[in-house]
Amino acid sequence: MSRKVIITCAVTGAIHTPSMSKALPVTPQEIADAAVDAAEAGAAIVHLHARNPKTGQPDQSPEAFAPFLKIIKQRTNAVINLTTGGAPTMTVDERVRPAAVYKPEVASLNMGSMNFGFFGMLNRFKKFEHDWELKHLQNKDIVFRNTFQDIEYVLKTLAETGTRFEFECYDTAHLYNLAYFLEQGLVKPPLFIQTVFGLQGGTGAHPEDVLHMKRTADRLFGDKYVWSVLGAGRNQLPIAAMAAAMGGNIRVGLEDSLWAAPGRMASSNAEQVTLARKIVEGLGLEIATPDEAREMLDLKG
Ligand code: KMH
Ligand code: ZN
Repeated sequence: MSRKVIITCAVTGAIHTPSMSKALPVTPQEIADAAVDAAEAGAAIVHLHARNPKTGQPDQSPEAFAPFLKIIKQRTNAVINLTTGGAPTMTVDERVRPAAVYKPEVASLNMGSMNFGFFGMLNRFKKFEHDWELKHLQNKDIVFRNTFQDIEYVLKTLAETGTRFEFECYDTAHLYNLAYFLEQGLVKPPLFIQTVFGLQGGTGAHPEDVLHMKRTADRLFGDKYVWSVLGAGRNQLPIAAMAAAMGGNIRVGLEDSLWAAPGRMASSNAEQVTLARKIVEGLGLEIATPDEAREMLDLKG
């Protein structure tokens, strides 16, 4: 039997803005449809943020998540993964609330603080429909704050919910932070580690970066982890291909990249899932169903 590869689709996020791409889902119906289409294209997990339906601004209030969660649960068997990252400008207390209310099978957990740069996007996209978009992109002093205390706060807030985590690691230091929490007994294997490449402020997207991250994770966690990768922007599919060939799982979606190919914007989240699926199947591997992903990650179901 061939190895199963989990595809996660992160459908909207909090970084890209509506003026950058008509394909970016913003309203609850658009977010729900994008998640359902991604699941039908082969995503086992959908990673979700909410937005204000009129302006597209990230909205971390639990009420903003309710309408699309209901539709996605009715129409798919996909694993629901809610963000606790929210947007880099939000407090950790605000960020954890949707996961605390809805107790999803998976929630993201960002494993360290970092600078967060949007400058590449500012050069590429020049026209913005809403005032908040330019301000958001021009903010040169964003620190995405995830201190030890913040991480512990998310872990403790969600401890009784049965929610497990997508540990987002943007550099090898974040793997060491995760090792510390494992040692403290605050997180339990199998650890679903989402290594992130090519974000301004995090590690790069060179094959050497991928190798170094993987080797470090292997040394720290051995067989106690499930490896997944996310390449930002143009790095999305090259990083996916590299990792799939090396035993990893893949995250795609318009949260992480608006592109389908060099110079061609993606028409939908499902298009990116289809491209990732082609890579997986082209390597002679199979995509994991949501239930297979539940088993691989020991989710509550
Ligand atoms: N935008 C991704 C690079 C989160 O939601 O916790 C990181 C992310 C953060 O997915
Ligand atoms: Zn996210």
